[in-house]
Amino acid sequence: GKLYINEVYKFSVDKLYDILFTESQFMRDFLEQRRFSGVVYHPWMKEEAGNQTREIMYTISLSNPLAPKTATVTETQTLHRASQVSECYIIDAEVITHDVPYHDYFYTLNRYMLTRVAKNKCRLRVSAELRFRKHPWGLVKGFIERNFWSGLDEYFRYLELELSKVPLLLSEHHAQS
Ligand code: YK8
Repeated sequence: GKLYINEVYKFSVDKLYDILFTESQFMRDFLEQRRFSGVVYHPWMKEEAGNQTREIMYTISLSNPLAPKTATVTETQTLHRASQVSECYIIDAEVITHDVPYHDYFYTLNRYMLTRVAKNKCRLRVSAELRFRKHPWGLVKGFIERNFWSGLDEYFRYLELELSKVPLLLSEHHAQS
């Protein structure tokens, strides 16, 4: 895996969760700027183990000359049962990009860890893993890896940039402990 974000923000962990995992204005703007379209959120469902999962579907625009202009994506998010409101949230996101070359060989596993640092301070850690479903031969493997990491690098660089612009709420600022 690769650690993409490890940052502290000056707002509560619950606010960070709202920003990233509800249909927030931040997420709407972010996905639009990244040219994601047709976003469909399915509701969170309780699993037997106590985790909650949901599926999100969308279409992404690609600029890779080797890939089609658009691809559909299925993202399955699991909110781990160890998560606790106002303390920590652990979300695994399994991302399957359909329609791209070799799409049946790989998928992405992203892990988001949101933890409380203080009342109005939290930490976000995001790591990503490339997982193989089928064993590609060397040349194909290298090809997938190069295209995979460059696409992810760009996405998380941009997410980190946008998150750093989230304004502090005045009320939260005053309540700072
Ligand atoms: C999620 C990983 C690979 C894929 C892409 C594949 C090209 C393959 C080309 C051939 C386009 C939002 C990515 C980046 C699309 C976007 C995916 C996102 C960013 C020639 C091999 C979508 C997180 C995420 C996970 C995986 C990303 C894909 O929340 O390069």
